[in-house]
Amino acid sequence: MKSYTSGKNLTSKEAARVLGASEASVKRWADGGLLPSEKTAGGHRRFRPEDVARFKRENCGATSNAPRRGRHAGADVDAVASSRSEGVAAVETENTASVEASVASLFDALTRGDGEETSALLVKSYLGGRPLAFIFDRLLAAAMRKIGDLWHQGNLTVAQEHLATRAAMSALHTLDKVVAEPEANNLLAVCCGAEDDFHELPLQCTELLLKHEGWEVLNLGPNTPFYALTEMVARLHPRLVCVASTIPGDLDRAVREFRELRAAAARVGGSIVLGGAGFADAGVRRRLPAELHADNFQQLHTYADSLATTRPPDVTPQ
Ligand code: B12
Repeated sequence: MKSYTSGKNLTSKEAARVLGASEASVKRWADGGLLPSEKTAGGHRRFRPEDVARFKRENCGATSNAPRRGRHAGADVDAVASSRSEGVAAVETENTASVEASVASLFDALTRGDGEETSALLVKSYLGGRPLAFIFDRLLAAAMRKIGDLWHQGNLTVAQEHLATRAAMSALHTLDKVVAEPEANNLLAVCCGAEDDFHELPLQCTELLLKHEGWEVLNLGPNTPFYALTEMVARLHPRLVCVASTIPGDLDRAVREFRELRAAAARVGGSIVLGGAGFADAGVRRRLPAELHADNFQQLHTYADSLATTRPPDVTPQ
């Protein structure tokens, strides 16, 4: 395991910024054992992003200078929610240079297959106020695109591409632990990757995004035929059905099976979202009609949010 003093762990100043507290408070909490830290050879404290995130959640510390104990769980959610909405405002004004710098660091960590560094970068971005959709669309996808381009040019091996994906998957798992638990919206989403498509990251991003917006998510994994998804939709009555496709598959077969899926979704009041480059072509979209054809996760976020705040459509009795 990597030490606290390496890579992208937070300094006292950065931890203080994330926690909305003074540097002196952060040092006091660290010295009192409330906030895990380690010291560098030079005696400076370093904090793991995960520990700072946990501390923030558990102590509602966005505005407080003293850790609270025995707080009401709801208050915690509110504090995190308000700091997230500030984050959304902040990223809108974020300059291109800082986004490019983040993509460059991420690309570097991914090409080395360094899962810990990739995790630290994503977690740091999140704690710095960037919403999940932004992290997926503007950072992770951009860095992976560079990796795909290098592979395409013959400058990166398939093995390196696999390692980069593993590093990204492990970073998404870490991010999952760090992101605040939302209030459940009591809605079910079923998601999967299209048949013959083995790209896992978009699917993992879909699951994470919806889960952290309060959805219960059932992820059927990549390479799921429409007919198998149709069975699940008929059985579980999800409000949202998301399919990810990165490379175009057998369109004629998809069209045949998709009719059944669409009918099943309509019967149970489910909306269908088809996302990714494999569904981007206008002809494909015409033949596979859906409530939303998403080009990115920001669109999914907006759409899922609108579903969660509107009444489900009247469902045809079976
Ligand atoms: C990692 C990777 C792989 C890995 C996948 C490992 C794994 N376990 O997941 C491996 C090595 C297995 C692989 C295999 C192949 N790959 Co590949 N792969 C990639 C790579 C580098 C990254 C894809 C990724 O995960 N991106 C991260 C996600 C988050 O970003 P994104 O895909 O760009 O998605 C964005 C939007 O499209 C949208 N989105 C995507 N899906 C969804 C879903 C929903 C619901 C929503 C709302 C939004 C959404 O939001 C994202 C963020 O904005 C891309 C490069 C690239 N340009 O994308 C090539 C790439 C996609 N692969 C490519 C190819 C050709 C292949 C292979 C055919 C190669 C081969 N000859 O074997 C196989 C196909 C395997 C298969 N049947 O699926 C090409 C596709 C070209 C094309 N237009 O068809 C690309 C573009 C590489 C290139 N530059 O040529 N690949």
